[in-house]
Amino acid sequence: MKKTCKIVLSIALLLLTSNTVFSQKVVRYDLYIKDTLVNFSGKERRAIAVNGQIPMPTLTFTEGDTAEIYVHNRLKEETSLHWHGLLLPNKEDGVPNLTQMPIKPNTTHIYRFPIIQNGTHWYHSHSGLQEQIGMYGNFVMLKREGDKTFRKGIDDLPTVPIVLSEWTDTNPDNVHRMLHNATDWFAIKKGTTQSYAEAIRQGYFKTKLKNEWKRMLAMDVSDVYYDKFLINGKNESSFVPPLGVRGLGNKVRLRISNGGASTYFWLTYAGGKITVVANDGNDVEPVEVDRLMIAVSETYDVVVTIPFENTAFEFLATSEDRTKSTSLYLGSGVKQLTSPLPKLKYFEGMKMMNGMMKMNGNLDDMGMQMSLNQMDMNVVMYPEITGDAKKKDKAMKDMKMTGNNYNSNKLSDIVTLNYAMLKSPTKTTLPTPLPFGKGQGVRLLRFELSGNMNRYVWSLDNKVISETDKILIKKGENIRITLYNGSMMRHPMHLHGHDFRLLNGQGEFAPLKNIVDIMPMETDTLEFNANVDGDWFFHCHILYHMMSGMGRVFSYQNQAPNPEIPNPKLAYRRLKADDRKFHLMAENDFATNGNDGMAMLQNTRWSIGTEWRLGYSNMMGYETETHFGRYIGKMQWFMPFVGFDWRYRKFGIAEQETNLFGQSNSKDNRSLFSAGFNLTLPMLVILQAEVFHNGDFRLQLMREDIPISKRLRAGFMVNTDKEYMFDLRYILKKNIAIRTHYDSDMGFGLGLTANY
Ligand SMILES: [Cu+2]
Repeated sequence: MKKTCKIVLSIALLLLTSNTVFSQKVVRYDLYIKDTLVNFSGKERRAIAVNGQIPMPTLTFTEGDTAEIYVHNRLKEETSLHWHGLLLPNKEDGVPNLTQMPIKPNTTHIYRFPIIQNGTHWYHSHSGLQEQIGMYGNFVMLKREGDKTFRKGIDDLPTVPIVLSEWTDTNPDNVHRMLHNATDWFAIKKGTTQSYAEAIRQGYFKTKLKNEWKRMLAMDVSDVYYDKFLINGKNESSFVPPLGVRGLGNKVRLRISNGGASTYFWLTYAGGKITVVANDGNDVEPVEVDRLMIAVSETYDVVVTIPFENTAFEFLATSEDRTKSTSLYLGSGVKQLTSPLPKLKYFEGMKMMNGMMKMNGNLDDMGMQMSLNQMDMNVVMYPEITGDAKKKDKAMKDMKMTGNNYNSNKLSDIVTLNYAMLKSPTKTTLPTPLPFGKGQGVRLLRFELSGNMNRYVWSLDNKVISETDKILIKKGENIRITLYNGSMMRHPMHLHGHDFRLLNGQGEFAPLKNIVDIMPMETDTLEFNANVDGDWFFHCHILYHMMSGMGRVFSYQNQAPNPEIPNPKLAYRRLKADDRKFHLMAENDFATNGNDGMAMLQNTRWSIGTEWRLGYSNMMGYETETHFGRYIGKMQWFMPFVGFDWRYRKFGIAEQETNLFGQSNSKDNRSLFSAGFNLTLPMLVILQAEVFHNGDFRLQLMREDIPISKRLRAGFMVNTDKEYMFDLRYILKKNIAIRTHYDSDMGFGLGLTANY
């Protein structure tokens, strides 16, 4: 895959079929999916290549063709391919355990469907986390000759297919596990820890306090640290336009897909304005902007001007968190760069989040009706727009005062694309619902995008896929969906098999899309005509959110059985298994005074965990506490549990102390069942209340991971058995820390902590 970016692998077969009067072109591709080793950042890692390359080859068709795609699975695991944004029969949609069974190792699966649309789309694996390690590619469908919608000066330009993506040296299963364990390792790598020391240095101590008072962790615009960002599989690449079109004033069309698993990209260009001509594969009226954000899994077609001979303009894609970027140079010769985006002002973002977050964990929109990315709340973090503090305060005040229809573009001269600016060149109104009368057959649905960062739970209406049934819809009816984002992160919501109209104020010319990115507190409405039978996935396209269960399935009533799913019940059970997975977390401190650790298995709601302490020498003894509980509520601040305590300490027994309630204190010799709860209090302090089966009570307060500085964490514990502990931990590496602590029973200790 090293230098084979432009391999063309199409084997096109022209067939005359006997049962139609028209000649029908069948375009066949053979895709060989294999394990490979890559080295994007100095470390050799496993990836998946298709036909030897990453990204997967660009597949090109013309509207009217029939696609025949042979997928040869040469992996040791199951796979699938989903044709993103395509209108096709349900059984060809490529969602394992929903529209087909997974493609088994060493088998070939054939996807065959008519191409009934045109535009820039893409395709990717829908199995596990394979998309993160190479399984994404462009899927381009050209307009047929004589198409009435053909646009001179746009559709006849030379085009450059572009797939954006990201690379992490961490195995994606481990990334997913670490996200569920609320790791701050990614923040350390990104330089976005927002510790107390950093807060004090930058004058935001009160902001940090208030943030923790409201039970929030450090804020960020993205979850995962990536080692590299890629355009067409490279961090830097170039495109030299064909001879005839070189020279300033000529234009090229970039067909851009965001194949990143979880990264939004800012797109900027050194050669002037960017003209947006299509979005999610559908034409829009050309609109000139200085920059745009492409959400995860969106596609944009843009037209840009190419440079003089001997010059190359930089097309820059910067991750939303602005940690890194990737460039494509258009032209050859002296590189003309575009200015890099300045670092985000994270504490300003934290301050904004503080303002939005109510004590109960719900967001407070302060009466603003936000939608369509028009008012980007993150603008307070953009130095290029809200520069100095004064201007930023004015911007915030303006936002609050004008409320409705506020537009971030009014804050500066920089024009940023938002959804309200997208207009279809043709009417997109839905047909009158078929089996119904006028004004009937419109189905209204509403979902709140929900979730919480601390436990990395992402859901709709606080329910994950496995906790819900398929949503039945009727063929012929129009479905109108209102989405409100009540979570603290943005989500690109994707509908399979249909284009929807995004109601954006353009009336009959509302743009057709299959992804809508919704920022926190925004409300958006979309609608589509239910016109193709099947079970269609509707989900957040951030890979780790989807795998956590953020989605639903729309299922057409009375549809014929899907021949690809021989056992629907089994398939559905497997589909649900994805978000039910348990994630392991473990830690052990090898210290001078003993051994101190814990192991925990957790999923969306359930938690089973054990803590242990083994004392050495004169503190000889052991204790273990095991709790099995269930997290309750959207914010999951409350966890009732049952448990078992088992401890023995030789030297303590004689003392016969009492606890703070005057009851017998069995802290040195106990073998008891218990019931109780954990409650997360302001400042992220956990109150644990427990009653043992002999009637003794115990209350305990604890806090872990107080971010003192970038790598220094503090913690404490104190309880009514008159036990206490405090510790300091310096994080050396992803899995290693130096720790010092003082424990009322075990004394002072210094050690190395290993965590998984
Ligand atoms: Cu999401």
